[in-house]
Amino acid sequence: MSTIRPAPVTGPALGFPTGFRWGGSTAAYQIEGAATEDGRGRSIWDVFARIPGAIAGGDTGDVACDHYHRFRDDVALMAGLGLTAYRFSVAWPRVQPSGKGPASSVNQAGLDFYRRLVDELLGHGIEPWVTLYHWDLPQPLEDAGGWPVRDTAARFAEYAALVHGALGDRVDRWITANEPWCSAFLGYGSGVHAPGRRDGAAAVAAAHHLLLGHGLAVQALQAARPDVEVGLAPNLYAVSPATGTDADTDAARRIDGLANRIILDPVLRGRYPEDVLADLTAAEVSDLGHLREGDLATIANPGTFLAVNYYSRYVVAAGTGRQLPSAWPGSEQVRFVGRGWPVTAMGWEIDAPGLAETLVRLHREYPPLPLFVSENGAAFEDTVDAGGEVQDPDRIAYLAAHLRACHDAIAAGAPLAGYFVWSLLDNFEWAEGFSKRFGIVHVDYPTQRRTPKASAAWYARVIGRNGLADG
Ligand code: IFM
Repeated sequence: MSTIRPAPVTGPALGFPTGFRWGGSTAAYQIEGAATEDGRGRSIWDVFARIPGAIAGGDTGDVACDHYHRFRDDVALMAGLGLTAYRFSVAWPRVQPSGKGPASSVNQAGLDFYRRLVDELLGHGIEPWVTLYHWDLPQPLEDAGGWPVRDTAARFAEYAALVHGALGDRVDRWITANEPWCSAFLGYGSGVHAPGRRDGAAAVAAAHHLLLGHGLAVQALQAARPDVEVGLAPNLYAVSPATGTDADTDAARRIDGLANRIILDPVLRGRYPEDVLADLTAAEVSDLGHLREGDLATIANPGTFLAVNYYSRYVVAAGTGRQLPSAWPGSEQVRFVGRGWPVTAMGWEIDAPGLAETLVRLHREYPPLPLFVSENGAAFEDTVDAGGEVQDPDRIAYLAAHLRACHDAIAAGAPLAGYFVWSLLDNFEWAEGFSKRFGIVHVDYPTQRRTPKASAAWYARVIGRNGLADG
């Protein structure tokens, strides 16, 4: 929780290391659409999105950006921007609708879609990065208990092996799970994400089984290909106490523990943070009965890199009372404090130094691993102007500040090797539906027209010079 002082700018440009990956990120349910085509099964998001009031505006991902049909144009768009890498996710229910079973359970038409997408990317010189799990659990697995149930981790590893079997000849870079904290604590704790359950104990068990699934999937991929490049993509936060009081400092310890260390420590250090386990048991959230001997040995395999999703900082203070349901089981008394800093359309305070702080912390406090920023970006209120353009200076400022933070982190020794903007396209922003636009490319949903925003042209220039212009 130290602060990083930005490195002084000495040259005309802030250059990045040779070979630095410049990417864009998306996720299947947020962009693909084609929800019932070619044998795709239902995921927890298909079901959750139909619960009245679950999603702003009653939106669903049924059509989304129609990327399933427009992927060739979208890849051409990426190539036009000069992206060197593209991170997308495979929809588990598209390739294995039942979420389990023998080879006959595989939906070849679904796998074929990803083969075509990967071939298109490679044909344009863009490196595919495949996320195996970006929140769309097959509904049959949720019906069998979902992530709070141990068996789901084993099913995930089987699914990972089958996707790798189909794409491993042309995909070198894999991410096991995206933001396991969100899947566990928003999906099973606060219930604002699918499947919408509200049970602290289930959330804690889900987090463990997501990590177990990660470890088992890494094993499966490494068994298939010993030199596979694979990692996890947690959402990490800089965390600060609102004041220097002991009570606020303890609040920051709790939230750092439940947001960051509960994921990082098992994977990178082979143990859960004792203080977090003590908080959970003291609050009688969980008896930790889901932890089994040998689990941590399986989980403690990060793969070959760590992917970091970063958006903001949590500033927290001690509070009273417990607001339930909550994404912070056992620590509901903590208050999240706004500092009055500029925020994005999500209401998230913009804190670029927090990204440098996070990367440098990983470098200094955890075992060495190459790092990638696998998501970073911002939603703002974008509009297409009379000239058909989208001017988004706030997004450009956000991205520039965070890339400066990346540069600062590299200067401080963090082995950062790539950056993926979230997101390539405006898309289905989960509980917020289509109301929040994160893309550097605007999508007009009724016509599916893509309009690169000013930030897309700016990002293309950054990629072209492998760095930021001064100032
Ligand atoms: O849209 C999401 C993405 O799916 C996961 N990380 C955060 C993004 C913005 O909320």
